[in-house]
Amino acid sequence: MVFGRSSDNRRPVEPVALKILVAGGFGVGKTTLVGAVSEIRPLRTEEALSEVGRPVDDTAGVEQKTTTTVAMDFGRITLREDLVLYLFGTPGQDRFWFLWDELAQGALGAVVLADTRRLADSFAAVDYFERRGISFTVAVNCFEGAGLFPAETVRTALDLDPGVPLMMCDARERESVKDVLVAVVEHALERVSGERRHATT
Ligand SMILES: Nc1nc2c(ncn2[C@@H]2O[C@H](COP(=O)(O)OP(=O)(O)O)[C@@H](O)[C@H]2O)c(=O)[nH]1
Ligand SMILES: [Mg+2]
Repeated sequence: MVFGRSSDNRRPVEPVALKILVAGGFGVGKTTLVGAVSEIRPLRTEEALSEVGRPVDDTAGVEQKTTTTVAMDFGRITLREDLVLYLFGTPGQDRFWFLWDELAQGALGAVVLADTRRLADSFAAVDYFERRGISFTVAVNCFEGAGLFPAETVRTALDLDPGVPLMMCDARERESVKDVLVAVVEHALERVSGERRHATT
């Protein structure tokens, strides 16, 4: 058991807290995902899309979107009594890149959300985590009408390494998002323990 502790029933279990990043292009569903699972009212810094921001914030394909996250989404989910995740949504727009390195500090892993209608919008996030060696899992947010692409097609389009998990999800559904988060944690921990094994042999 990865998080096993000596069984002492009299003591309340102190949960392990892990930091997970939620990344992906503008309008891909990051705020929705954090909101769907968070036990605390998600801390959001949304701003109405202004006329000034409009040429920059390309909403083609996400016409209903009228707000944008300026700083970040933050949420918490207890996956098990001994395991709590803190979720940090990364800002989707390129002009907030400077925040990413701050957010990435101490993160165990990340989920990169992707929308098959605008896959290219998630390239930057994939690239960022690859370059920094941060473990990530790709979750395709299955918007209606987006057309269902086989996982292999998405994998090729995003040029993912074979070891990167890819799954389908609905960012609005708590159970679906929980499945994604479990996969993110498992993948990240596999990598950590793999590195440990390498270090000791
Ligand atoms: N139909 C559908 N709409 C979604 C889904 N996920 C998010 N949305 C909507 O898509 C828009 C953008 O989502 P949002 O979470 O704000 O994207 P963010 O920019 O990545 O934070 C919002 O209007 C959401 O309600 C989904 O799985 N299906
Ligand atoms: Mg958002």
